[in-house]
Amino acid sequence: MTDFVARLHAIVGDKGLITDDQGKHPFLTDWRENYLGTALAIVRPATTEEVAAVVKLCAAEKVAIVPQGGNTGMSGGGTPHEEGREIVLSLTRMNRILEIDKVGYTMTVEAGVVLKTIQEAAADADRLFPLSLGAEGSCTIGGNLSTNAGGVQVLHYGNARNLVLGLEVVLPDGEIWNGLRALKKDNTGYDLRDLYLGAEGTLGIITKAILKLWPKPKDHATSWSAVPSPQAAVELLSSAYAASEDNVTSCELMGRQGIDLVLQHIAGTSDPLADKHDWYVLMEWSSARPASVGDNAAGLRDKMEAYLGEAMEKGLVLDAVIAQTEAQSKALWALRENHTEASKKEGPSIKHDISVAVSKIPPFVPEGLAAMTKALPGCRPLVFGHVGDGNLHFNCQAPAGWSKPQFMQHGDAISGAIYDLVTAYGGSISAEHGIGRIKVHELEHYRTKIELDVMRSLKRALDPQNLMNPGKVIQIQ
Ligand code: FAD
Ligand code: 2HG
Ligand code: ZN
Repeated sequence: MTDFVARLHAIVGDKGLITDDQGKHPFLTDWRENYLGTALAIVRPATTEEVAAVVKLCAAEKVAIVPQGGNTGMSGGGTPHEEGREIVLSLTRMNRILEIDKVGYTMTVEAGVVLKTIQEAAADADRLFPLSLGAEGSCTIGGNLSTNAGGVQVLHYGNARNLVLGLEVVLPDGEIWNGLRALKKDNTGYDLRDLYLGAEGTLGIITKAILKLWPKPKDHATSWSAVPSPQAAVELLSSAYAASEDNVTSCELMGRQGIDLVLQHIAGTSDPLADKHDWYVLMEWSSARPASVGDNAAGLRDKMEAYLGEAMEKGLVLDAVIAQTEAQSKALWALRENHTEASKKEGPSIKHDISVAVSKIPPFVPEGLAAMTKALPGCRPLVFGHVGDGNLHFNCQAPAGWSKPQFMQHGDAISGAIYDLVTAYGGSISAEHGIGRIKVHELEHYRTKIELDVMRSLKRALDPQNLMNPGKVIQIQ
């Protein structure tokens, strides 16, 4: 054991330290298996004070720190580099729910609590924590806040940034900033909290958070509609807000290619409609007001049925089913949530987590598809995502049977074509997955000098030794 590792051990003990190669391996590679790094040790503190002591030691020894939660990130932000002196600081032992304030609609948690645990604790208290995404069974709230995660309910509740009131953060010098304030209004100078949300661990380590809660929905309706085009999907959503009395909580678009991959690779899934169609919309309406109460006798399912009936008459919907039970709703959601897993099983792919204004989706989609197939004829576009907030996963699956190295030779041409188009549309090259390691060069290319200068100034001021997740998000020359 080196002296440095022995000093880490003195802080976190046996349970908080992993130094053997086999034990370290899962923390050194990312979910997509794009990267495999090295680390002096995996450090797993149990308290904020232990995190602070580890950070102080690293600052003194000039060892860089890669914070990590559930390690489900899509951009390589939580993976250490192949070379260099780094530790992985995993927050997963800090997994306690500290308080639920039912009256104030808040929950105070440690950073390593798994998202699903938070959702369940909220539901047990008759409340809702609305962040919801495919990795919810293993991602942590610290990772969600650090990536400003999106997911499937952003159009109604906002992204992770909108779901948090207060934070506790260990700063790069090991000082603890206690910003655990449960305040909805607080205009006392610069908003420090917002700096750390979406910073991907480059400015400090989030150790605790006060989250916002909402009333638990008591009435739900889930529909699966075949639509003729993305244009129809956007129109369907546009009038659904009023038809649902502002209760649209999800609106997801999927192309047929993704459905075929899910049906092929994910056991237990089945096509809900008799015929195949090019595009599908999964819509969820939910309300805290129970059906059959007062003038809400019809309930959301009846309202949705009437709405989809009208949409069919207008040609916006070609065929549709509405879930009659929770199990049917879950089966429809499984078709959507398994796109990422099915794509991984199918083989190499390139992800483009883009956003444009919702009204620009209809022209963007066909232009983007043409640009992708022009960049690599024979590639398989895989388009799906959160159309309700303008965020599509405009992904590209390799031609069948291609190896990753063969496919990646075309990566820059494909991604460049999509990102140039997104930029021409005034959109974003990373809507929800962050920059991490995978898009550092793209950020430099597509953001203005002014923006990059301000980001670098912030990074230099807050992390002068560049030890907090270096080389991620923004390069410091
Ligand atoms: P990690 O992967 O461990 O880390 C992510 C980044 O945050 C890294 O840069 C890391 O250094 C930093 N970090 C982690 N914890 C802390 C901390 N406590 N303090 C400071 N920095 C920290 N994302 C979406 O936005 N929407 C989706 O719909 C979505 N769906 C997904 C579906 C699947 C199947 C998978 C595998 C991933 C999906 N993701 C999605 C991506 C991912 O789940 C999210 O980015 C998630 O928020 C990451 O959380 P994590 O705990 O796994 O973080
Ligand atoms: C989702 O919306 C995730 O399912 C992952 O953000 C998207 O695999 C992807 O590109
Ligand atoms: Zn997504």
